[in-house]
Amino acid sequence: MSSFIDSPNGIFPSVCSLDCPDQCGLLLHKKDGRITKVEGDPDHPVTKGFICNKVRNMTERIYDEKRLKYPMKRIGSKGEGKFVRISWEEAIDTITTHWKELLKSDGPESILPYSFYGNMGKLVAESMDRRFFHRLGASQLDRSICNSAGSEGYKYTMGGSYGIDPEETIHTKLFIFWGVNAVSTNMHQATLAQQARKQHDAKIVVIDVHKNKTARLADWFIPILPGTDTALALGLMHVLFAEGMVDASFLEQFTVGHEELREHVLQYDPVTVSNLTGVPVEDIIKLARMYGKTSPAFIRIGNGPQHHDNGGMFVRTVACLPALTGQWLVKGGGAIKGNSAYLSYDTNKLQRPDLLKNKKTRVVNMNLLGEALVSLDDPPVKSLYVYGSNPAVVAPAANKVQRGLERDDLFTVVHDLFLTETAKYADLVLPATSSFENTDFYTSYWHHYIHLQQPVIEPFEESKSNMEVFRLLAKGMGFSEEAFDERDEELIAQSLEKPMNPYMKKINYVALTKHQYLKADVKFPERLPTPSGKIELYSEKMKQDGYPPLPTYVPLIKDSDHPFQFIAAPNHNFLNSTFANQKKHVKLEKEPVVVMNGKDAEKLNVVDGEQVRVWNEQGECVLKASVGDTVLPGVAVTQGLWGAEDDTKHLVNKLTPDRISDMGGGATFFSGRVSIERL
Ligand SMILES: Nc1nc2c(c(=O)[nH]1)N[C@H]1C(S)=C(S)[C@@H](COP(=O)(O)OP(=O)(O)OC[C@H]3O[C@@H](n4cnc5c(=O)[nH]c(N)nc54)[C@H](O)[C@@H]3O)O[C@H]1N2
Ligand SMILES: Nc1nc2c(c(=O)[nH]1)N[C@H]1C(S)=C(S)[C@@H](COP(=O)(O)OP(=O)(O)OC[C@H]3O[C@@H](n4cnc5c(=O)[nH]c(N)nc54)[C@H](O)[C@@H]3O)O[C@H]1N2
Ligand code: SF4
Ligand SMILES: [Mo]
Repeated sequence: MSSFIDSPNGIFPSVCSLDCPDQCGLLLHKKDGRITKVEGDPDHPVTKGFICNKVRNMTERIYDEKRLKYPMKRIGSKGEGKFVRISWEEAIDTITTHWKELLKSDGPESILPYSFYGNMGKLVAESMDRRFFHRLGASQLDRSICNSAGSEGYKYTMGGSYGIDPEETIHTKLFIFWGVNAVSTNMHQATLAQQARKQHDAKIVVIDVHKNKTARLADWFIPILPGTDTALALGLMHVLFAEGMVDASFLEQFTVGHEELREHVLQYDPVTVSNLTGVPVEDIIKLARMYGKTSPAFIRIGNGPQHHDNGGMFVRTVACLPALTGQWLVKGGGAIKGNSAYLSYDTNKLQRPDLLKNKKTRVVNMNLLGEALVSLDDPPVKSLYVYGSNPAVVAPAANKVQRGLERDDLFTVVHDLFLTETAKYADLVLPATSSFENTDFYTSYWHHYIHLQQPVIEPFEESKSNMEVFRLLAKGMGFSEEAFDERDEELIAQSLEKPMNPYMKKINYVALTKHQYLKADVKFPERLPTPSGKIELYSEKMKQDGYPPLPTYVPLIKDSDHPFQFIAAPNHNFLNSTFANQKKHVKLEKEPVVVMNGKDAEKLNVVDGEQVRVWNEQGECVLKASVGDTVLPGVAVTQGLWGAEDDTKHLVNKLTPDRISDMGGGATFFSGRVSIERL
């Protein structure tokens, strides 16, 4: 079989590698060995040829002049961004020599890997790297920055990441987008909702703290005060029980604890809930009736409300709603928080935890990177190896992270496609290939397809994939295990070989080379992996783990008297900090704003369009005020993880707390408070 790389011209199948639920099928147009156009694959059953603007402009990024071409070492001070070219031999030798010394002086746990899903490929993101750091005995990283609070909450109710097939939502009659800006962050779910609206008058409801792009296309936008969604969900339950809109036979057959829940939600009457949430009493009742009487009704559970102190409990709670009305049995009814359980594969084959040899190495929560770097725990982190992530911009408490990265005794290596804000603090930077240059496989956390990526273009200049770099590092460290010689294709084959997952029985590497993408044979599980096998409205496990066993509203931690709850969410044209360094994407996004209510602006004498100082004890940002009625009073929303190429005035994470959420070690990006004043 000739590889795609060998053909200089043609159109080749691919998949979007970004951390986005849609995981679009792509077609790469290639001319004279270069990709000239990235478009959606019209044959892809879910994404159907439509892709976002970000990735339609991907060639800008792949062939950007600023892309890293070769390894470099730092010659200026940390953060200054002055580097000179070195060879790969020198780079690998410098790193491994340094690490061998650290193994002797401070032990392997003084080395900390830091990575996330800048590329969702299962190989580049979580295989050879894990093998390497397991063998090294390095500190482990708890990768909890994204959805871990919500995933844990969902698991208490549902046992795992089981939702419905999004393709079935074409039948849905009521869509509730709850804290998800789907138009920007899950565009094909928004498209499906609009199609259902066109075909059978489906209604779209958005519950959010901000009238975002998704709220603008909704039939009904319900603004809510940040961090109070659990109370709203409990209020809906109150009305559903009180007005007899629950499905008694479903509750009896498939849930535990519905009698306890019925009693428990008596306290969450509409008046009480309205006072907590800012949602009018009549709207609470109207929404409950709409939800109780429309079938199929579908809830898309977003990431927004789970980036709060009480985020795990919110997801645990909202996940109970479809059970109350029996919607899980209706085609197009139910919910999606995530769907990764259907596409699970043998991660041990990829990651080889056996190489740890049962050592219990320290685990560092990635949300506490700043703390880990400045606190000098025992043993202190003496070396940081960053790949597939840009913590100087994306991690909370950015000023603390920066202080850590500035430490002269910290040996930092960054492997990326660009000289990111984080890379500027590195001692060594290494150039990474893009996903179009790699072999890999991808599983969506929303739809039910698994994709193969075969390399379409040669590696850019001297760049190497994460896989290759960890193989070189293993060699440099003198690790002789076969695990470090295995080829990419072998790893894919191994991880799909003997699926414990019943939905993936027909999917293996060979099948993928023939079809590029395949759908798992999914059926909503009859017995859920909760302790009872049923949907747990009451959870004994939660009680054992120190949580209330029934869904319970716990207010946000009020960490200061600053008047605004500060919500620093993602934007439309970037993907986290990716694309924030691309001219085209920045131009589309214009400039970062902070959205505030007219009443607040009036009190502060702030007029629409002027620059304001947004600050708290941690630091300050300068943003353009956008004044109106798209947020409730007391709420300030900004969108986009703007980079800090020239200046850090837009770096919103300087203001976000590094408290840990109620579950899963999750981040609390949206639970911080700020003051705003005229500049
Ligand atoms: N264009 C684009 N797409 C992306 C990303 C991106 O950066 N840009 N990032 C990707 C990643 S990694 C992820 S995790 C997903 C995230 O995508 P989503 O699941 O959409 O999550 P967020 O965008 O973080 O937040 C969603 C909404 O929650 C709202 N929100 C904040 N606090 C609350 C609250 O207390 N209650 C309610 N009801 N709403 C609240 C915010 O205003 C926001 O509109 O998107 C992925 N897709
Ligand atoms: N204030 C605030 N902060 C947030 C969020 C928020 O909503 N608000 N969202 C949070 C969430 S949900 C997430 S998921 C995180 C995401 O945070 P990150 O995972 O750090 O995401 P990106 O900023 O996209 O950075 C990914 C980096 O990986 C690089 N990269 C891409 N492919 C490869 C590869 O194959 N190899 C290597 N070595 N590098 C590669 C890219 O060039 C880019 O620099 O941000 C979190 N931070
Ligand atoms: S970022 Fe999301 S919507 Fe855009 S191409 Fe990738 S998977 Fe599709
Ligand atoms: Mo995320």
